Amino acid sequence: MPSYLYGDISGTESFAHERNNNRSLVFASISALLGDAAHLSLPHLFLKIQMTTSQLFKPTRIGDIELANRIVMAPLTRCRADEPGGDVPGSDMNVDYYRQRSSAGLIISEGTQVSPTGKGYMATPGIYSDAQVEGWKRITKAVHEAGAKIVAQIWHVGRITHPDLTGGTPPVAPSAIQPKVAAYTRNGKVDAPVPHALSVDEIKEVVSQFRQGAANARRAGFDGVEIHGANGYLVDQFIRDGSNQRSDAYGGSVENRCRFALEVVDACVAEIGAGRVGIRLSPLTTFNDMSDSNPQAVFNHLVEELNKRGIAFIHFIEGETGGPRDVPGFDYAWARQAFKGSYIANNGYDRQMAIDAVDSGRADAIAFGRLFIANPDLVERFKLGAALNTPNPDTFYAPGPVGYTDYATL
Ligand code: 8OZ
Repeated sequence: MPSYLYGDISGTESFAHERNNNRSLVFASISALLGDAAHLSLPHLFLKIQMTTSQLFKPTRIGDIELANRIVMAPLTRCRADEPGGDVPGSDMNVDYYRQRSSAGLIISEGTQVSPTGKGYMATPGIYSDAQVEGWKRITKAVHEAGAKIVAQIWHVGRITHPDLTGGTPPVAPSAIQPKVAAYTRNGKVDAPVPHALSVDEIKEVVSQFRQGAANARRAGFDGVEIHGANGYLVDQFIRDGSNQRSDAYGGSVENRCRFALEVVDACVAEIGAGRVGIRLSPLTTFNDMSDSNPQAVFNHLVEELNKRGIAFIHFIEGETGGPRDVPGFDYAWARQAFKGSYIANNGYDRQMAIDAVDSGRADAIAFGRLFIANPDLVERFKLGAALNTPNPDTFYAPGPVGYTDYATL
């Protein structure tokens, strides 16, 4: 049993001594702490003590947002904004899906594109039209009624798309570098084409779309936004030099490559306040054909600049997205120390890793993706140390309720 538990139970340094000399006093204090749980078997007692003492299950505050616990539902693309037109959220099925997962302290919505050109997959929801805002309102209302908070992940896919998904507009990017990825359209699997390199005026236009996305998120009842700066989409394409070969103020130096990300952050902060803005980053992810010659240098600069802006949180995908965590090239512990807002950690965490990370101070909160797909009552299961359902990848992006709203609760 970790030593912090002794400290919390006894409240004195002489717990071991008391244990030897006055067992009944110890059991009395455990009983007082646990109420009717004192009759539990040892493994169950251990789980109950963890639930009672771990910070993971305790309320906290991220920026201006009060959370009931430190368990976060990660943003999860589910491709089920089916009706009408394939980018409007808020069907009964969508509402049920989010409501079911509202024991999370914080839900980060699936990526929601800030413009039609920012869309890269079928049936992902947007946040630029009135109909989309109305749809999101149904979701945020249900989540709030169930006791959770929810931020919108605002998203632009940049070059990771195809004109068949954007209403005919060519994909845009910092540079005209074709990614080695496929886009999935109604006509099947096609190569993402060479993107159009954004002009400076066009960059300003995209920044204002993010700003409008943040304003719309608040109008839709979201508690804030997470800017999608990860996984090889537009913000990340500017940050990393594998996709950014510009020679103007938005490319070249570390400072220049961070400029677009910081302009987006500044626009969102100006619109809704720093305490309601966060960003997701994945310094080492190669997904979506991404690379950088020196991730530590560029992400150090970015973290320092984000810190100056006082935003609510940084959400790090530690290691390779959905893959190994032990990838060299970026020091997350440094980022955790350097950034004074909240640090949300993600990627392959289980219950015990999450408890250890939060209780040791390595992270303020932990985001779970796949586990939340398959376990709508993940928080309850973690509290009890209960077995978990296994997610089925075949239904991650399939239309309809199967694999979406039909996972069993305890
Ligand atoms: C999986 C499938 C489609 C999109 C990301 C938004 O990687 C995504 C995504 C994930 O961040």
